[in-house]
Amino acid sequence: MKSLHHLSQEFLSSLGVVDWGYSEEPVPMSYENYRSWIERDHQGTLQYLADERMKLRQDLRLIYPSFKSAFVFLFSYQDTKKWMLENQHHDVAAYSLGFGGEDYHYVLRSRLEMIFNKLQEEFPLLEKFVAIDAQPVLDRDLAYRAGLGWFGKNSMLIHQKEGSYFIIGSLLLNQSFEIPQAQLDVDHCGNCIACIEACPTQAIEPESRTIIANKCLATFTIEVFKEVQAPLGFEKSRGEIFGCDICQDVCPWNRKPLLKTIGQLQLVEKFQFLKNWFYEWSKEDLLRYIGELSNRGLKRELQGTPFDRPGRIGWLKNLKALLTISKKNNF
Ligand code: B12
Ligand code: SF4
Ligand code: SF4
Repeated sequence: MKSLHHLSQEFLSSLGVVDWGYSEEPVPMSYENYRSWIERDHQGTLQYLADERMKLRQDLRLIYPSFKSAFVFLFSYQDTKKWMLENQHHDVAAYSLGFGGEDYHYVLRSRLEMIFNKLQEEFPLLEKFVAIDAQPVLDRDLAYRAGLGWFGKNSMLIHQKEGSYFIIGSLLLNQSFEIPQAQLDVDHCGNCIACIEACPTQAIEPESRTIIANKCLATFTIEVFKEVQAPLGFEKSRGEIFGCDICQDVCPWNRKPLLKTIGQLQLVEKFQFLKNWFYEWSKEDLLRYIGELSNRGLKRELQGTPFDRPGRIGWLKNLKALLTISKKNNF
């Protein structure tokens, strides 16, 4: 990892950063790919990707007019992933428990604020805009421009040394720095088709390296808040009830980084109960428990975690879908 005067490697590692990059380019290189994805209606139920915010993704200066540069950070959750693979736990996506069980939008925003404060000690006039997932920014494209990886056929941004189990968070800044422009990475997928073959719902469109959102189990289990049928092929899954890591778990570029990682699940005190929910209780018990809570009751329990998102109806849908296939599949 590179270091910049106030941003020592030690400091960044303590925040879970495995690499970072720098870019002064405000315009994404793949906007056209995104636009044609929307034209083909591949956003499905994710309508927020196709509304008036769509045009804001064309240029970082539309959301942050003072933009001069971006620092892009990769926050790893490899240790949680390794723990899950060692224990054959596939119920929930690794990112969801990878930051203490807390919603990464809050945790990583505050880590990005800490990084910014360090930079500001050196550059007092520095101002920022924090981009982490929810803002109209093509996060992967920005990380690509910062030289942090390439787009896999599974559409993940993959880093040659760190694989793809990380969250991308960026600081858009009002000053530029004397940092050489990044070298863009090239494709390293080659002839591999492991993710395409492993995706149970055939959600991957390899030619454009994008996902057909409505077929993806991450959409079904995280973003669909009402009773609907699981996408075709769900029965071939590993029993995912929140997010899906299948197309990353089979990727050869994730093998090496996992070898150097020690597997661990570290939940903050108030979210220790998630361990019971997902790994101690049966799915029938979890279904019964959630079923007996009110909408508000469930929200109270899950507030501050990523699991708050689907709501009670969404959770009942996920668990019922799983239970219809679990006997057959021996989960
Ligand atoms: C909507 C969304 C989803 C949707 C749709 C996913 C999708 N692939 O489009 C759903 C709910 C399915 C989803 C699932 C997941 N997501 Co999500 N999601 C997003 C979000 C909010 C927007 C993505 C988007 O704009 N999609 C539209 C498509 C068209 O754009 P894109 O995904 O960026 O894809 C680009 C590339 O394909 C590129 N491209 C393709 N070929 C080439 C070639 C070249 C040369 C270039 C330059 C570009 C290029 O063009 C596209 C347009 O820019 C981003 C955060 C953000 N603000 O960007 C997170 C984000 C993509 N998600 C993330 C994660 C972690 C996940 C999951 C792993 C969670 C899980 N375990 O369940 C899965 C992974 C599924 C998958 N294989 O993609 C991370 C990915 C980190 C990484 N290493 O890439 C992001 C970046 C959040 C973050 N800030 O870290 N997600
Ligand atoms: S996250 Fe799962 S369902 Fe979505 S594309 Fe990857 S393997 Fe397919
Ligand atoms: S599994 Fe193979 S094709 Fe898919 S992203 Fe990884 S290297 Fe690329």
